[in-house]
Amino acid sequence: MSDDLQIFQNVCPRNCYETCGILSTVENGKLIKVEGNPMHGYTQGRLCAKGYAYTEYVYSPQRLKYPLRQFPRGSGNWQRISWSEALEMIASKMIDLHDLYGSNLACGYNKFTGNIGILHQATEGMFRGLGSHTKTHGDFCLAAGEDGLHYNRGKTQLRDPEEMVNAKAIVLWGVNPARTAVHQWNFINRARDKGAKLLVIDPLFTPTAAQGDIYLQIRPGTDGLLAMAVLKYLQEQGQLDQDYIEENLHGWEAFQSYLKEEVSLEEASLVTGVPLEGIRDLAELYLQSPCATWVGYGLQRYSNGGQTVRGIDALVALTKNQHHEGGGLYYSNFPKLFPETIKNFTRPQGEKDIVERSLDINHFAQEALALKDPPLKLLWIASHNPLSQAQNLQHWQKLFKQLELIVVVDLFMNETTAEADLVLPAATPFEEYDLQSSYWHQWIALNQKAISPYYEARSDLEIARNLTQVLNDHRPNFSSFPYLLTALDWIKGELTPEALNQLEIDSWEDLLQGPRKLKLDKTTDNKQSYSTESGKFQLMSGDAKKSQLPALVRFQEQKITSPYPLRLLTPQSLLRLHSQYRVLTWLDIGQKTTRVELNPQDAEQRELKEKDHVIVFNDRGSCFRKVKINPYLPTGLVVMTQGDSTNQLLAGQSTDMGIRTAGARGAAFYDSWVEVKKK
Ligand SMILES: Nc1nc2c(c(=O)[nH]1)N[C@H]1C(S)=C(S)[C@@H](COP(=O)(O)OP(=O)(O)OC[C@H]3O[C@@H](n4cnc5c(=O)[nH]c(N)nc54)[C@H](O)[C@@H]3O)O[C@H]1N2
Ligand SMILES: Nc1nc2c(c(=O)[nH]1)N[C@H]1C(S)=C(S)[C@@H](COP(=O)(O)OP(=O)(O)OC[C@H]3O[C@@H](n4cnc5c(=O)[nH]c(N)nc54)[C@H](O)[C@@H]3O)O[C@H]1N2
Ligand code: SF4
Ligand SMILES: [Mo]
Repeated sequence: MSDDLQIFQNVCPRNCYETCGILSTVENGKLIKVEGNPMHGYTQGRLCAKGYAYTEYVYSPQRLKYPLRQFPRGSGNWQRISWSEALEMIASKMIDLHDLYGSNLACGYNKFTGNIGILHQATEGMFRGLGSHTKTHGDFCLAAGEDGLHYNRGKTQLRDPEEMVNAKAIVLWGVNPARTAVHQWNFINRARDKGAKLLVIDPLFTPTAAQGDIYLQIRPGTDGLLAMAVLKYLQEQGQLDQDYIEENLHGWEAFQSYLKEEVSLEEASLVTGVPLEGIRDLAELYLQSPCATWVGYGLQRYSNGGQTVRGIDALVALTKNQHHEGGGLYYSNFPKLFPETIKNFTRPQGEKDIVERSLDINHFAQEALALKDPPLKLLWIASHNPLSQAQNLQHWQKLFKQLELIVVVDLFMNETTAEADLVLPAATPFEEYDLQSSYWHQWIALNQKAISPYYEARSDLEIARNLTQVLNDHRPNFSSFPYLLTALDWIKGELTPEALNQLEIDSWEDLLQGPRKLKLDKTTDNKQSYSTESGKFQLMSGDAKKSQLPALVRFQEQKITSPYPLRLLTPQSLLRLHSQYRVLTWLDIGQKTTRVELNPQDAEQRELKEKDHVIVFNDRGSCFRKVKINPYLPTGLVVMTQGDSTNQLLAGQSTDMGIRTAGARGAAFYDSWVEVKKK
């Protein structure tokens, strides 16, 4: 290898199941190649197409090079400014607001998951350093299910996805790994090579569904009833082990009478759209222990999402599948290993009367508009493109009018930067150090700085350090964020003795040798011990009741009140990560974003043909699209890609659960209804 060719370890930091390990080749300071890191035991040397496109991403001519100021806001009149001008502008506004209101509460941030690296929590840390401030909490995707599992089990440390190879049957329930978790196929296919059957439950005939031995096309939001019907069938067949159930599950009596009295197989088949034969097929799989059930996020995007997850989880528990390696519930696995001091650092003694006003990410704009004493005046947006991806966009427009300074940190221009006063250019993962864990697999990896930042881009941590320094130069001790600490200082701090022990390494430098897998606590994992009030799996949860939710696991029917007839589904796309990667020519998805997919019958009723220009509308907004007739789509459903202008049609609904674990309910994105008519 020539002297000027170097290999670095990186990690793809997207909000994606996979968190892939990358090997980056750098020649004369330029990233020339990325490939999967074979030392990463889960991703095993592979990336997805988005990952392989990083060399285009890093050097895209569309990348932001310098801090930019837009005046007047929304005019498109951008002016390049220096970092010191930008930081001065922000610091002087923060200090003015502080002097006016007596605290930093008028300053707030809204951040989501553009980059989920631990050091990207520098944004939260920077605001923590200001003492009182306004912040964000909650989660769009998994809040409902996390709560559901909490009520059932008291914890969500579940199966390691690598164990799926040992399953004899695999049920993919509301998850589409052919698009959203491509490397899991390695484990699914290895199980299938040994004879495992694959069953997919989805209202859409997805590429994942196409791989199934059995596909059940379910009506949206009715999965809870399907789970109940399967249990009813198993009970009628005498296939549920009474002794086991009495010993390990709490609330059986009430649940059993619910099954007997309120669940009918024929009615369940009508409501779910799954034929009786499909209910029986599914039940048979649960008897082929170990049966693996992967509950995805698709079925949580409804007002009954949490209760649905409870119901499916009960099916898993009642059929004893989790006791066999490979069986049981696969959902998410957040490692609770790192102290995340960058956002939780200890504040100096003497700082008191601190108020943190926290707003729900799903209703951020409405809640921000309602704030008084003081109102929100400065908003910092990072790792989030709310004007494309959030709900309630009309409230966002209103909020932006009220704000005196909008700062967006991003790598590219998008719907949100278009409305900002200042845009600060962020670094790519190749230009900064970071530490990465996954919410799915169990591998931890170091992300190395492989190249110098592109033009004047800076990492979110660097920006936090720089702004803190400017603030403190103006007003000593204005912020307590430890701005002298470097990225490597923070990383060393995360690797506590306990973390080093769990990773079986001696120091952070050992991570330079490659990613490490967490030692799993096999004893608790295999026993699946429950940390609930009763110490058992709870079919009946007092905690849920206290939160004014149904105590009993059961099907929660959705009450549909919308006057619009078509339910709008807006799933994830293979070559995009939400609103990211749109500008890359290597990942061009052609006309897909301009389409609305309709079932032939729904199209005919509206006298619509393939490629007709239409308006998709409801009381919230309207979008122009072209018709794509999809014969595999059930009636009453339309499909559009998410983001761009689609999200203005969302109804802004919340899921039933989420408060317990995420502090707020999740987003019921798919409880949105529209009509389609010819333009
Ligand atoms: N390529 C790519 N990968 C991604 C992402 C991306 O944007 N692009 N996003 C990442 C993020 S942030 C997330 S949250 C995950 C989400 O990844 P997944 O967990 O796979 O969830 P979704 O893609 O939202 O939905 C999965 C499937 O659920 C189906 N579904 C919708 N409603 C229902 C229902 O009522 N019942 C059932 N049974 N199924 C239903 C949808 O049609 C979809 O096919 O993906 C991550 N991975
Ligand atoms: N209609 C509809 N809407 C949805 C969904 C749906 O199913 N349907 N799914 C939802 C889901 S599951 C999710 S998770 C959300 C995702 O919502 P967002 O988090 O907004 O999604 P992204 O578009 O991935 O990323 C946000 C921005 O972060 C920027 N970014 C990337 N890296 C960095 C960095 O290092 N620093 C900074 N400062 N910025 C960076 C990206 O360029 C991008 O502009 O969308 C939700 N929206
Ligand atoms: S987007 Fe997901 S699958 Fe693709 S490279 Fe990144 S982490 Fe891997
Ligand atoms: Mo998500």
